[in-house]
Amino acid sequence: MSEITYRLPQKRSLVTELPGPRSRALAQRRAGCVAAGVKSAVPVYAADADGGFVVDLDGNSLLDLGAGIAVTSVGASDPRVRAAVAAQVEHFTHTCFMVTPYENYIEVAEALADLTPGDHEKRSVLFNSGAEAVENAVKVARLATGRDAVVAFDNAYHGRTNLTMALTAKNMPYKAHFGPFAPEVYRMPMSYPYRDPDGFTGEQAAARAIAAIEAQIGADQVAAIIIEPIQGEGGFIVPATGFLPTLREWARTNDVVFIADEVQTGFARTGSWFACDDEGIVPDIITMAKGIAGGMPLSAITGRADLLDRVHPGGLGGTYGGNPVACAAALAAFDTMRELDLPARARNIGTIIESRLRQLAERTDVVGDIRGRGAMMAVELVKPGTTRPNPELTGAVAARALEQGVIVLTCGTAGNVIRLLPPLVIDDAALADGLDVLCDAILTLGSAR
Ligand code: PLZ
Repeated sequence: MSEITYRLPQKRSLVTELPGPRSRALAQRRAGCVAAGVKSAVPVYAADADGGFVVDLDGNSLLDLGAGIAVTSVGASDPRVRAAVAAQVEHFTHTCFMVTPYENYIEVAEALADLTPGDHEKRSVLFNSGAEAVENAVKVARLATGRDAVVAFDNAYHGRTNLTMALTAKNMPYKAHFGPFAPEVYRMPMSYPYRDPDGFTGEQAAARAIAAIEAQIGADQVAAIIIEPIQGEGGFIVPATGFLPTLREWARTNDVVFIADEVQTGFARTGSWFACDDEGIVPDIITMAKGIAGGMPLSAITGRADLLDRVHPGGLGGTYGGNPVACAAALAAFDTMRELDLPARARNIGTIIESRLRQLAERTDVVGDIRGRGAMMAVELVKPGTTRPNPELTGAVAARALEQGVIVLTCGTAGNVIRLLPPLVIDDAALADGLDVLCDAILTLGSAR
């Protein structure tokens, strides 16, 4: 395992108030030209980023515990990714794989066959966004099964396009007033250990979902089950052990395509290459994006050859899907993940975060639950001494952390979860510093009620 080298200092430093004058000026320009519907979590504008830090236009250096929503796992300017992108750009930026194909698309597909769970014969298709991957996984499942119904779960997030909005569980801000939504999407109860009855097992939670599927849809009508092995936007919900394997087995028995949406969990984030690996789940199709290409827009589906190859030639594609610059970045990002053993690094980050959060939980009654896996950890905040969600405190904590130069993201259907998704190349001292800031904010604001 080689050492991580950084281009920028890995230290918080605030030289102006936040946002500083240059960011404020840009915010004003933005208001006159960018639609109000696009919201940013942080009011500063990026000028540079590397490792675990983002430097803004005013020269403030912010610790980034969000990695652009789990994208820059190898850091925002990984040397291998930078070199690979620069080299590809010297030759061509686009030909369209559907017109004049090129080699690095094939190399990415070979790498995905190798990295994704299962050693069966696989095929891949490359796209641009997570939502597009999800849409295409469902297209393949419907064509291959000749069935219509798609099962999604409570608290799910799968995207913002019409079909993926239908699959997504949360009304605000993702769905409200954007309907009508795609039909034949059914929502089933998820396993949510913190909120399920005490002692409710993963197998019982799966039986609850399966009974509802059979009663409401009928197994022989279901084309696919789509599930995030650890739910992301919905609150970093880790289902009870046994939930995923039971569902997966039911899908196999009933010829239902099991789609694992690993857009947020994939590529070393949870301490394995994919979160499915942790319970030995082999999905029929896996959707991937985010961490796949070191920040370049790329997504993919990889699945059983016998399913994917059912689709007629020309049935899958898109102008930009598998762009050669993005493919070059992906191959470089995979090298970095292997070279720096980022799955191991993610497990290590998880241990550091969890022990710090457990210490915090002993000193306050607003921490309802601490959960996650690897470098995908979260704390669910509640009203003091209860299990009632506390979104006000959650927002205040994220704002307080930001004032001190630490970017943390929130999530959860009730908006009461602080999630930590640091770049996997984050420096240990910087991570410890960020956790101190976060825990102080929870302690101080939590006791003020
Ligand atoms: N599937 C599991 O997490 C994207 C969304 C941020 P796209 N999550 C971040 C926002 O507010 O838009 C996501 C995901 C899972 C699918 C998607 C969709 O991926 O690349 O944003 O389309």
